[in-house]
Amino acid sequence: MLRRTMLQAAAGALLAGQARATATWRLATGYRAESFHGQNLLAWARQVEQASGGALHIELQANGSLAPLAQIPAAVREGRAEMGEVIMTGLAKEMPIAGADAVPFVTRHYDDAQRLWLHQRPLVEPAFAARGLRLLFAVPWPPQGLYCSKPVASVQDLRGLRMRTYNATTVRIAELLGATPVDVAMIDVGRAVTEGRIDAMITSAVTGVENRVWDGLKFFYEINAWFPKNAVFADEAALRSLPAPARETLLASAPQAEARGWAASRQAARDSVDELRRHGVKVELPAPPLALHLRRLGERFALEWIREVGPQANAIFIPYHSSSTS
Ligand code: PCA
Repeated sequence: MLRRTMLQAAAGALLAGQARATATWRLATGYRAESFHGQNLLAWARQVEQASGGALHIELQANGSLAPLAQIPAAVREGRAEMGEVIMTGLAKEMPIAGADAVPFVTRHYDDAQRLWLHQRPLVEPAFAARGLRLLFAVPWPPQGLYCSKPVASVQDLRGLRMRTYNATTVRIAELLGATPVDVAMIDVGRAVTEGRIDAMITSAVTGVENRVWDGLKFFYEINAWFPKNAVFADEAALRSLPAPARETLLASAPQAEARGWAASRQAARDSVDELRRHGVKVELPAPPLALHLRRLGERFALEWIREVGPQANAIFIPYHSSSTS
């Protein structure tokens, strides 16, 4: 009897010990769990859970369920989640350097985007750190193209159209195009199209596919304007409070999650353009007058951005352009 009680007590202590060793971290995102970003986060969570021997469990809070996209950094700082995922250009107001990947026509393909990230990362990391956040990794959306409900031959065709935007940088781009910005969260785009609230938008092919926009937006111009990245970050204080082995596992797995995410993005870029075509969307390159005009607007946007960022813009763009092979 005594022996049994002792054994029970020992088992109880062991279980209690395990329970203490398991941390559950909330990862808040404004995007869907089914999207390639969400799937990458879930794969990362599984990897961390396994590699930490169950010591760190990551729970994805998708669809803005914990906080709307724009409020996620604040939610993490306030301890409502330990980690968050945001679109980095959405931070450009408070962290101008984070807006480098929404300067149009700087990156033409994934290799460019990767090079830009190489030079942007060392500048963005301290900006996160200054806010008590640790940047873990970043994954790009496929290239941003122009959707429209009608054919677009020149920028004049966009004048006065209601253009869906997703943050301050896209609002400025809509203004430069002479369109009327209409703010719509990514997860609400499908509804906005069905309800006829938008005539045009600049986003990726994959976002058009996920929101099944083909009944309203039947034209997609592959302008490859920029590759915005989602950044995944943790609260620095929460990181410090993790037992060292779990913390090291988490940090060591971040570059792998980043590499998997970039590969998934490339794949999603290819698949989703095919999917748009299959649903009858006309996928085209922009006509030369449109392309030329867009480039000019891109230059104007770049000048405004450089003025806002100051010398740090050189710290990205000089090495970026000097390492270009084409
Ligand atoms: N999709 C997201 C951000 C960029 C993208 O391709 C959106 O449209 O909100």
